Amino acid sequence: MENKMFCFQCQETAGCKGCTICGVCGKKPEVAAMQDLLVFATKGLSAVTTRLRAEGKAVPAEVNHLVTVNLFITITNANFDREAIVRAIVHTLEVKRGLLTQLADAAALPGAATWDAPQAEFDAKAATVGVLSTANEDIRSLRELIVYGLKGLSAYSKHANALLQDDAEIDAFIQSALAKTLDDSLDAAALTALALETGKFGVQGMALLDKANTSAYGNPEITEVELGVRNRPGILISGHDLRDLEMLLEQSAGQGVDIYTHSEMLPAHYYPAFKKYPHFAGNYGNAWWRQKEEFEKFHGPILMTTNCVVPPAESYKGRLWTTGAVGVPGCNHIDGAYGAVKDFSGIIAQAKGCQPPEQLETGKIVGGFAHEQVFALADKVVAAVKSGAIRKFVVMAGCDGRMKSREYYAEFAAKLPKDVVILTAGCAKYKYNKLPLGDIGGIPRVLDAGQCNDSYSLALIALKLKEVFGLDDINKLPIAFNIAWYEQKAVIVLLALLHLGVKNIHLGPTLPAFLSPNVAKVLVDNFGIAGIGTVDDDIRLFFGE
Ligand code: FSO
Ligand code: SF4
Repeated sequence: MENKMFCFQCQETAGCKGCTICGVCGKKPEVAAMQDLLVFATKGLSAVTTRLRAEGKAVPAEVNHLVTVNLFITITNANFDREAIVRAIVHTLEVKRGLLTQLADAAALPGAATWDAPQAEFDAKAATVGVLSTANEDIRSLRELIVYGLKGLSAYSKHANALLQDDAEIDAFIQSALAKTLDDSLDAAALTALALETGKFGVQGMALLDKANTSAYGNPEITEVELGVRNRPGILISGHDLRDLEMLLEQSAGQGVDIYTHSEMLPAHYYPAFKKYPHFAGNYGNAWWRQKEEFEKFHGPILMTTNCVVPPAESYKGRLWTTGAVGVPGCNHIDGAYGAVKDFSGIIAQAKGCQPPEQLETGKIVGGFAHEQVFALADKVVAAVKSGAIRKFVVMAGCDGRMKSREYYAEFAAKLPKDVVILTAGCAKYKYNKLPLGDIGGIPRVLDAGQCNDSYSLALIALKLKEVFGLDDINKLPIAFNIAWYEQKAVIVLLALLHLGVKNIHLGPTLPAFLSPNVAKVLVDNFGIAGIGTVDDDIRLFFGE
């Protein structure tokens, strides 16, 4: 049967090969087509900006922001709104037209850079520019590995930009790398080097976001987060954008409503700046994939600041609001320029007429173990390692997802030897952060650094331990890596870890479908990347028991 679409960018791709009829995520072929075209148009724009820079001309920050938002729109579970994606393509073409007039030399630009067309031709063009338009499977695999890494990097850059922090070097890299994925003269070796360079900028991007978050909101600190609910109406905020949360907290203060975090917004509670809001009530629910059932029970409005959004049921669609790169047809969308204050009054007004949330669970969870907090505990941690009370750490960062095979991670956490501590970041933690894993001499056995981008903290912690123990190689530390991946932010985290020299990362529940056998072999041979086995086998492999 002929493909209606082709997408294999996330872990849940159909049959671990590719979604060809409709996305497992709910992405329809007509949306997939416009996402493909938006990536193509953004590559074309990037080829033009890269040429402008080569000519010594400045590229405005708005253009950099356009590139990163465009890529963010195409990340898994971010935007299902075809019309919004079409508007992004039209705008990108307009901007590109203006920039092309500034080029002294427009000769030999790639076809994507000079492509322009009215909207009526978008579908026909989209059918020719998707992933499968690169015939050689290894070149295709490497190009997609790079593009997915750049999507993740763009998401993190966008959050930093929202806090008015830019790094022009990162933007120039994103654009030149996008342009290189159009270049047929680059062979597998050149593209492999580019993928690793993407990891270098991944570290820089996460550092930028870390600086943006901590300079705006302080350093995360150990915090107990309430899981229960209060008796007033609530607003649930999901995704990763802390600036959106700040604006919502400000505007809803004293309005008789409470604000709850969901999924990747949980770590917001760890920042000192958000503790001053008495109506910042707690965390509601679990990882993204359980939202249908949980949003139903929340009763109040839900604001999705980023992925992961699941196409909503009719019953709560009217309560689902989107902002930033997120889009769901039929849901309210709130726009806002960089640096501008978004108007969340509609959400707050809706909340006031809603019932309070139905309680899902009670109790508290503890988090806030980002780099500064762990450094503050360094003496205790080092003493516990030296005494043997802590035998090993295992990094179990990454994402959660709906596949049954992910139960592996809950079982793995539960069966870990009692002298092993989990270092985590990202929504993967929901597989085990409510298990009674206890502590080792007051150090919790699950140390949550924050969102997936806070994997940067885990890297800093590892580098600090390397220094304290006087080791010459990060791989000599008593740290194992058993990472769960789902979407493209996990790809940039992986490339960043490879850049930092981390070897023998286990990646699951399945290896990416976009890695061709040859590309997978390069990663296995050079970096010891491996999949997962059974829980018992892997416990034996990592901890020898
Ligand atoms: Fe999860 Fe979704 Fe953070 Fe991702 S909520 S899956 S890697 O968007 O970004 O960990
Ligand atoms: Fe399939 Fe994942 Fe692509 Fe959605 S994002 S269409 S689930 S591969």
